[in-house]
Amino acid sequence: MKKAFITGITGQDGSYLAEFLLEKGYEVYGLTRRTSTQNFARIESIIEHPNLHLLSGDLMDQHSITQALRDVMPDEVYNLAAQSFVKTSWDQPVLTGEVTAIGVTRVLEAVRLACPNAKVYQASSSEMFGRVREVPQSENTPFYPRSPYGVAKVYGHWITVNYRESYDIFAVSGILFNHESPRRGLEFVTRKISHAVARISLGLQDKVYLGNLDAKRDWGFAGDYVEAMWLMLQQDQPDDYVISTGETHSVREFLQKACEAAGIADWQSIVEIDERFMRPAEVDLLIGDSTKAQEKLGWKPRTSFDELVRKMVEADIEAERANADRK
Ligand code: NAP
Ligand code: F7E
Repeated sequence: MKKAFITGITGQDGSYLAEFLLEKGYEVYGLTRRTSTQNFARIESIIEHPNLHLLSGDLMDQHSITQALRDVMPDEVYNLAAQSFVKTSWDQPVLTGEVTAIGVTRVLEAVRLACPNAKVYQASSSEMFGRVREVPQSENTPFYPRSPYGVAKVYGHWITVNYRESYDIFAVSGILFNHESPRRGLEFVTRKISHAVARISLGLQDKVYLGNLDAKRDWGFAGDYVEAMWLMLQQDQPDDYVISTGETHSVREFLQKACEAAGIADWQSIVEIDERFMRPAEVDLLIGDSTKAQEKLGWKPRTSFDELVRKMVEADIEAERANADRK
């Protein structure tokens, strides 16, 4: 039975990846950090699974990662933990650098010392392209990050490449464009919209306050994207891949579709623009070219934009109804 070690298992991607790997018959080990209230909502459905094991550790703490890897001796390591909210990276740039950038070195050092034969996946991001040098963006597009988060991810990307080249570690960087789901954190724009629209359709709230409606993203479904992470580690040679849908849509379009899915006729009546949600710097036209992943990994996205929006809105309506019934 293969062993996989996941940092960030309590996050959106970590929870989908853990489910995916358990289904494939893996023994899954997840690193979780100590919090005053337990934060296992996204892994609730698998928490009792006999092949799921949680270990305590933090990307800020080298020893905890090294010790966890020594205890587990995994075949595959997925480094998904990060301070992942771009807006917060301007408020907490040092923490973002510590976790999202240096945290990657800590994981790689731990692998080098404890389990150098393990294959490593690093969660890189389309935010590295920022002020884009070309459209669409591929593995060969130069980086120009536009946020402390993007800068930290560029560091994480290059240190991964460096450990591959310096120590012959099988380390890959997956350059993933935005991917969303009903498990997305409420602060990200897609979930903020699906959640608000669901509540508005049920008469529980009146408005949603948003920033830049013209911002565009290449949005896919997280459940499709975790398969690409796994595929990257099943190859004979380590390499880096862009994972994306190749389509771009604006925040406005997302809102319109979400309103349609919830049966709200006039989307303009429910939205207010709020300066607080504008960013000091925006990225440009992010749209990914995942030809390499399609050709070499045989991966392609399965969920369309419309399906994604519908799935998120329906899940939020169901959850809000269940909440209301409990009260
Ligand atoms: P997420 O939902 O924000 O999850 C982040 C995870 O990291 C959580 O499990 C969190 O733990 C953990 N974490 C944060 N700080 C930590 C620390 N100091 N030590 C240990 N764990 C820590 O993010 P996601 O959307 O699943 O994304 C997964 C990864 O892919 C991230 O690295 C993100 O930057 C990257 N990425 C995401 C996207 C996307 O569109 N989703 C696109 C490209 C790249 P808690 O639950 O305790 O907070
Ligand atoms: O913003 C605009 C905002 O916060 C998307 C992370 O997973 O993907 C994610 O980062 C866009 C931005 O995601 C609001 O200005 C408008 O242009 O949902 P987001 P993100 O910044 O793209 C990348 C690939 C990652 O790697 C990150 O980890 O939406 N926007 N109004 C808003 N955004 C938010 N959050 N809230 C608003 O009210």
